Amino acid sequence: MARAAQTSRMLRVLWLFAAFDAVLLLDNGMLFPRESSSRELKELNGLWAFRADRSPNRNQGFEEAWFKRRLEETGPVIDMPVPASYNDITQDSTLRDFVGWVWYEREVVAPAHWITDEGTRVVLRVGSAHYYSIVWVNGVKVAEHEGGHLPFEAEINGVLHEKPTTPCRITIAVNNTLTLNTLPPGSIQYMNDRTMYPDGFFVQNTNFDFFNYAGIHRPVLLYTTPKTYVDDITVVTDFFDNTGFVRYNVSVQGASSATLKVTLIDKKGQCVVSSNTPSGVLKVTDVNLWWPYLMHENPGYLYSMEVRLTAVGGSSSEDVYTLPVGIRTVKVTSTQFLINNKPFYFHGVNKHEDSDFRGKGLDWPLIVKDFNLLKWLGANSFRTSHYPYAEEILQMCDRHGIVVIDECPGVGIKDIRSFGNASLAHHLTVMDELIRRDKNHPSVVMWSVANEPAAEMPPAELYFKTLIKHTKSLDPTRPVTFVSDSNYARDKGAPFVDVICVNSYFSWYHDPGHLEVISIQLNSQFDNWHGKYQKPIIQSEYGADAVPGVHSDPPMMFTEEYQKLVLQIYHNVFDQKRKQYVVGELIWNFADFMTAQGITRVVGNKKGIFTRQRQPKSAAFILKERYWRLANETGRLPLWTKYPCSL
Ligand code: BDP
Repeated sequence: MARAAQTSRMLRVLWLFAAFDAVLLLDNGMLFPRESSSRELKELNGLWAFRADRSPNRNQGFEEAWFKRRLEETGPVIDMPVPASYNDITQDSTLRDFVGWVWYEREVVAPAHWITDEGTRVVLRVGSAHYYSIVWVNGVKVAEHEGGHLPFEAEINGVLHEKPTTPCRITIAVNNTLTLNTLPPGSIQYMNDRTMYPDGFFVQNTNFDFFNYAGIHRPVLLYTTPKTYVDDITVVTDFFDNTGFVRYNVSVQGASSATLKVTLIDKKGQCVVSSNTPSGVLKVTDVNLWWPYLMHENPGYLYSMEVRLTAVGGSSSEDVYTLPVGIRTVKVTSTQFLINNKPFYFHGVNKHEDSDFRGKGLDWPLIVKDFNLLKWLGANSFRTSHYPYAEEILQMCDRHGIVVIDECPGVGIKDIRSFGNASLAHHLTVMDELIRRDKNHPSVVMWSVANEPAAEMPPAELYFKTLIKHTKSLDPTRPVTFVSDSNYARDKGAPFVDVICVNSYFSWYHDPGHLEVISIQLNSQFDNWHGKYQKPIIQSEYGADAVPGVHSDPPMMFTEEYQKLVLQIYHNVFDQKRKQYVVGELIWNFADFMTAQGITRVVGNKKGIFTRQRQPKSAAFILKERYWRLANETGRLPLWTKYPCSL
């Protein structure tokens, strides 16, 4: 018996080592900027000068090199808050619907010692800007980045003014144009019939159902590190009985040799275990595992992994970086999703980064409100539909035990030309960047590579096979999915995923108004998918629009009663199938959200169970009751949350 246990423990450690052979293909790390005894941080949030390039070819800014002088010297500028989408800030509909380059600028005075101290590295970091960005500091280009939802940064020591009192001018040009090879894809269509459209008229077409908000969406900041610094950390965790294992790897830049001390500290501030090698396995006795919300009395337990690096040689500089670490495992069988070897049932939501005025801009009051609503609802999980969310949101998930399906921006891939080599190459890069950023979050339990692509098209099979294989090679420790619509027969990607995620809108987009078809169609959906693939299934979207305050009995589409009934009928089927292989249900959507204008949308998508202002519709109470009941059945409620907080 003892020997068996020992062998099993050794196998686990070996597995942890094997998992680490996967190497990210990007050159450098993208650790979240944190202050420490060796690192300073200066946020550049607030008001920036802003100018949209309204020239017919949107190229005036480059032709006149607007980055070379103050933006206000190039023409009229307006105040623009950062972070925020620019679309809903003014009363100008042409700015709301603008397509092309917009220019942001602000000046900053860096602390003198950042410039005079030879040993300090100064980095400019943009949390995200949608979609394509070019960054200049004092007129010199320092960064260029494609992709609207992931961070990028540049070391800027070389372009800072030597005189510390001279402000440093940061110019960021951002373009929201989507093409067949961007993620998400889109296309520009010129309307050349002058009897119908004015000169130069064009539209941006997309195949996704949310407003293409643009601008600088997440914090911009300057931070420092010593010249020899911790560039990246990767952790993979496991446990056996009461012992946790944290396999870590620290990569260092700026010196060929350095000494390192890695210390794992518990919540009480006690050192649990330490090591002085750049990679290894830390053994944690009497481990506190990371558990999801409502599955344990102490969810979201995080250790702190302090990495202390000292450059060897002349300089005595030290770099300190502290990473939160949650110890947990994720596994999938043909019928179950296991967290820490216990069956986990996703009772959660799909979200959007979306709110009044800010669009997709990061907003702390909104984030905290949303987490309070998730907890009120008894939700234990969400999917980052349909793009990576801010790191600040994932950190909240880590701390509160909210489980995340982390989705890349592969949404609306419907045109066959978006399955070509250029699109695939970019999609692979986005997965590299996403996993580099999010690999250490215990809350992230699965990667989603796409939402409802045209998976029936001939090139889809090879495209998704390559994409999913690549994702698994980057991170062998987490399952991978892509989200399908309900038509299993035409799906070419499902054979490669670990968990089937299915969206369906019975009695809405099909058989509108016929609630009586839901049960039979949903049962068939589950039987078909599981029969064909023998994999666990998550109902990754279902729902109905409800315009708040609109009522009817008998229920009719778009009323609160209809939305409630759709949910209840789906729930009856889930209750049958969750005894077999259905491992989760995620409502579409947490809150109403903005979309492009169109005849099926009434100032946005109204499938939220909360309004866009985060007030509950009737359906929210149905879901709340259900989720707390599910939590009582499937989890272990924390003592302090035995009862829904509204009681
Ligand atoms: C699903 C899409 C989602 C839409 C939803 C809807 O995945 O992005 O918003 O339909 O139409 O198919 O409400």
